[in-house]
This record gives sequence, structure tokens and C-alpha cells, in this order.
Amino acid sequence: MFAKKLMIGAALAASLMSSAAWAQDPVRIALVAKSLGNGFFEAANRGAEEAAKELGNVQIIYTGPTSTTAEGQIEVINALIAQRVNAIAISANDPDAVAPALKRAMQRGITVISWDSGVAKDGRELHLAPSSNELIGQTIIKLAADELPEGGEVAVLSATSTSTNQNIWISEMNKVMDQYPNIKLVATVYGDDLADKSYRETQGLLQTYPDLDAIIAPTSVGIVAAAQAVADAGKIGKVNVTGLGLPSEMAGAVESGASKSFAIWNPVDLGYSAAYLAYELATDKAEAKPGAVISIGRMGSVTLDDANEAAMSTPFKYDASNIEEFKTVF
Ligand code: RAM
Repeated sequence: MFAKKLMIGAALAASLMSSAAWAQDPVRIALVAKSLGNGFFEAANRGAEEAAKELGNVQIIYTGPTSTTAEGQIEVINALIAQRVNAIAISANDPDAVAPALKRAMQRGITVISWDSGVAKDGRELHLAPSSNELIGQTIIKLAADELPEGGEVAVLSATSTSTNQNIWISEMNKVMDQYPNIKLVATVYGDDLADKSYRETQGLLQTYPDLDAIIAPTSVGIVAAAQAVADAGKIGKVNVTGLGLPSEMAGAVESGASKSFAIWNPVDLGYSAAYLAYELATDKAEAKPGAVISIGRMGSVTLDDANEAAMSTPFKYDASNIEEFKTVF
């Protein structure tokens, strides 16, 4: 009898101890990049770490596939489900292909959000876009057009052909092309956010379109490679490379003149905001539903639209006048 009581007591103590230990377990948030080795996602990870420090008791697991494929991300997601993380915040290589794996994660109680590059609505609780898609689409063509007062030929060097964010931005850009009757969009090619493929695709554009005046690369990997290919082809001053890039990676291209200007939002702030949102949902401080106003800490708050989407801020233009100041920031 006594022994039995002792055993019950021990079991109770053990379960109390484990629940106390559970209470101290960190909230584990996986930040899933399109691929590893991309400076944009590394900057976002710095922001996520910043949010973790501010929130306390949060662990960021920065991960992603080695190349920008949905298959690679599905493997990563399955591993995160097995690790029983509390939240997954993903920038998707394909809006649909990763959705089934993410649905499985949600069924197991894992919070799932997308950020940067979205997941189909049923595969995530909310999506955080860096900025308004319309604004980004309008910005990238304006950057090219502003340097071509007489008009000219423009080509797009994108990331992967399934990338949610670039595809939306390009379609928003296409919607306003009639505002630029002198600008002819001659081609759209895909460098898959790989430096070497982006470089080769740029070489292909330069060969196929000898009169090309500008390349719009709405990808931080593509824009650097395109600027390099233009410089190597001796076409600085003839072909202007613009789009979206990191000041730290584009400083040389601005200095050489291969890129007159480009734009981007702050990727550190974006990673910070994504981690913050994942935390708010995972700890039940907020619920993802249309109209919800959710805190993003030092960045303020976001309000979810009917599709549970929100945008963080506006893109900022970088050129010779400010690149020195920002190249050490991100
Ligand atoms: C690349 C990625 C990312 C995009 C930036 C601008 O790093 O494609 O998704 O937001 O470029």
C-alpha cells in the first residue's frame, strides 16, 4: 500500500516536473528560406533572431533546401514536422506544391505562415508580403523606364518560374506596361536564384537581343549575376541592370555603372516581422482571420485582408547617392 502510494507520488512529481520543464521549453520557430546561401534570407534570419531575443524563450531554426526547389522544401517541412517545431514560417518556391506538407504540419498543431513568397491560402494561416504587390510591380518597371526617356527594349530575369512572389510582381508590372508605350518587353527568363544560371541566362539575353537597353531582375541573386554578366560583356552604359537587390551585394554594380539604381525593402525587418507573427499565432496571442490586427513588435502591426494577407512596408530606392550608407546594413 505504502509502496503504491510512493509510486503514485513519484509519478505525480515526475509529471509535475515534466510540465514545469514543458513550460520552460522555448517556442521553436522554423524560418524556411527558398534556399540556403542567399544573402537576402540570411539578412531575414538576422531579423528573426532579433525578434527571438526581444520576445525571450524563442528559438529560431533557420533552414531551407540547398537549391530553390519545392521538393527540397517538402523534405525540410517533413523534417520540421518530425522535430515537432511550434511554427513554420516559409518563403515558398511554389505556392501549391508545398501546401500538402504544410497542411499536415497544421493538422499536427504546428502554426504555419508564409512570408516573402506566398503559399496557397489553404496551406498557411497567413501570408506576410514585404510590400504591396502592385507597388513592387510598378516600382521595378519605373526603375527601368526612368533611365530610358526615349524608350527601349527591356527583358526580365526572374528567379524560378514557380516562385510566387516574382510571378505576382511580374504580372503587376505587366498590368501597367501600357503607361510606357515606348518600352518593349522582349523576354522573361529564369535564373532560379542561382548565380551561375542567372549569369548564363543574362548572357543569352545579351546575345539574342543586341539592342537590349535594360534588364529587370526582381531577385537579389539574379540582379547581381546580371550586373556581372553585363560588365563582363563590356555593356556597361548600354544595358542598365535594375530590379530588387541588396545594397551590400549591389554596391560594386552601382560603382561600376552596371546598375544605375534598384530597390528593396528591409529584409532584416521582414524576417523580424515574420518571426514575430509566427510567435503571436503559435502562443495563441493572436488568431489569423480577416480583419485581425496583429503585432509585429517594433514594426507596429499588420491588419489581415480577406485572404489573410498583409504587407509590411514600402520598397526603397538605392543608387550612387545612398549605396555607401546602406551597404553595411543589409
Ligand atoms: C531573392 C528571392 C526572394 C526575393 C528577393 C528580392 O532573394 O527570390 O524571394 O524576395 O530576391
